[in-house]
Amino acid sequence: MGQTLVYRILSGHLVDGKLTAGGQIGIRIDQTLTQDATGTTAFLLYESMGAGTVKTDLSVSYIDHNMAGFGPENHNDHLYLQTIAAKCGLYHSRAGNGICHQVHLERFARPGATLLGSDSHTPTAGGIGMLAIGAGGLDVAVAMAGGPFYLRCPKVLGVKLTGELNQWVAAKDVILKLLSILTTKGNVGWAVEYFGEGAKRLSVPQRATITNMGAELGVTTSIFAGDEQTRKFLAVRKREQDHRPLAADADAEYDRVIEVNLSELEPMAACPSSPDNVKAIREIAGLKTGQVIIGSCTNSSFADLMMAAKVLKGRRVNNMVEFAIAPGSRDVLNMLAQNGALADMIAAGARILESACGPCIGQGLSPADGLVSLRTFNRNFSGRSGTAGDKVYLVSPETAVASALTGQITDPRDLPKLFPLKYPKVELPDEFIINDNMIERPLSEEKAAEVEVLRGPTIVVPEPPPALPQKLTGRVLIKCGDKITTDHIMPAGTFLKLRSNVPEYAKVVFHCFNEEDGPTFAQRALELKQKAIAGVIVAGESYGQGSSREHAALCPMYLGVRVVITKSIERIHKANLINFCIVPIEFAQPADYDKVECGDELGIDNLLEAIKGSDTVRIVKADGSFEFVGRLELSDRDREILLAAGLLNYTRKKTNE
Ligand code: MIC
Ligand code: SF4
Repeated sequence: MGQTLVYRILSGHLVDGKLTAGGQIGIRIDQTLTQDATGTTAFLLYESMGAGTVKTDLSVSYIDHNMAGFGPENHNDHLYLQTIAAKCGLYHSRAGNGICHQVHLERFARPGATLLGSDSHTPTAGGIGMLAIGAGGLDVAVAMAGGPFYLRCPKVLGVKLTGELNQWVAAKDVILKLLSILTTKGNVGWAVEYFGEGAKRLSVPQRATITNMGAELGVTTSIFAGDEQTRKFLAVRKREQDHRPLAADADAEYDRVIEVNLSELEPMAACPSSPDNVKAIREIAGLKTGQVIIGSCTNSSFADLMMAAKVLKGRRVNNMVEFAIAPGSRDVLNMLAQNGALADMIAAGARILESACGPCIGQGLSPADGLVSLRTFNRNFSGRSGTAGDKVYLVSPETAVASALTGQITDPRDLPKLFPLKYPKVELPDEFIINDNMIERPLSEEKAAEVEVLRGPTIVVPEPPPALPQKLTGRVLIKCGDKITTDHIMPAGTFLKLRSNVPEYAKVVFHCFNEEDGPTFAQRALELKQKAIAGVIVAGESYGQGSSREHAALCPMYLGVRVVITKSIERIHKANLINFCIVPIEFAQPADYDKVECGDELGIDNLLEAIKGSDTVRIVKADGSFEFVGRLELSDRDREILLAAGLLNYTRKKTNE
């Protein structure tokens, strides 16, 4: 039986375990990326490991999320990240240079290598044939220190793409189609591999849009082959030497195969407020929109913005639409500036945002109350835009630009009927403007030794977790439903600047569920912590979707949460909980979820014993009225980490041994 591409790369990097789906494996990591919103904690934890110079082939620290600079926090973080990168032998991509995933794809990603990033959209680099995985910052810190990355060996879903995209139908519509089939739940433990004649026709930026939003499916990673498209993409960026042809064996056997005929796809949108609430544009066409934004790591490539510029040239966006663009990298922005496309967009009324995450992570451009906002982004979780009750639709750049012109959701295929224009074919230039002067290169050891690491006063070293007790007495602090995202647990937006200060940031845990006149989640949790009662979180299916932010574990841990009981839990968040010594438990009988209420006192008599050697744990209501069984789906290493009071302690222990 032939090998899939995922398994080919895994086997070349395997350092622990066997390549059997479901089993735990450890793999060598060639490259890492961190960004500023997850990076400060990652580096603070890295420093406390005392690891020194990074041991990977290449590690890059990016500044792209926390850029608004209201107050000193963001700039303090940037200076810390710049100086710690210089100290520890990393590349550092400065503020303004672009969104980590876009820049990484353009400048560093290479087929066949492994990449671990402290951002859930790290699989963007799968568009170039890289095995790229998102993780919590602490896992990335361990990888930078030369440790393997541990994961469940995935099952592989083959997506056979046939046919060819029609005019005005985009890569975004391919992944929205998949989200409509697979949804955002239930895909934990899978990797997606794209192949077929249709896949061959997609350019690397198109592929990257698709692998980027694999994060919304909740899969471990998504990947395309390394082929002629990859070679072309790299050659244009003067990196042809990084190319390596790479594909699955012709007789590779997949655990499941889905076929998607690109010729049959049509423009689609993810409607409020989940990336899998997908409808065809024709079903929602005519709905008035007041804001359109093209940008984010999903859809801000040169081709995306050139297409938009060509449609906008000589026209003006609808006078009731706020239209903005955020090119994915400074190189893309530079290209647009030099070939005149930027001027065309400015003339058409575009607001030009810097090359950064910006509105995608709630940093500005929150839509007006009740307004329909169309964005080419990858997430539309309720409130993520910064407006409570927002109505964000995720669409392709084609649908975005069509709707910006008309002021209503418009099928881009109708554009030639509405305006005298043809489908703008965008050819990739033979050469890309490359300006790396905002990327600082690793220093020599001598020079690195002289660097003074700057730690502003808003940067606070996180407290390590305490050890777990054998007999746990806890109280349910919150009971939430299905598909709770890490944005619900730890809001970004105006709170994003608190990422380097856990005691401050922890005050807004579950902010969106706090009642105006009652005590906050944080206040209730701290009150219990003082009484030595453990906080318990209860949730439904697919808990911890979305962002990789480990603060969704770190901050609850700081507040005294020790146990999370759910119907099911997403991969990255589960790993983060374990890393910060919160026990992830799943209801053995999902119906038991209905019997547990907020405020219930729960007890576990033999927690440590259960973690040591059992797949289940018995949980008892303190009044004796009810008991139920929780599943402990943990690898041996997970158990050791929990017993060692978290990954940092565990790593120290292992290093000493
Ligand atoms: C996101 O898209 O939610 C983020 C912001 O990029 C996160 C990382 C973070 O919360 O810092 C992600 O996707 O992992
Ligand atoms: Fe940035 Fe948005 Fe991409 Fe996250 S999804 S990395 S916030 S652009």
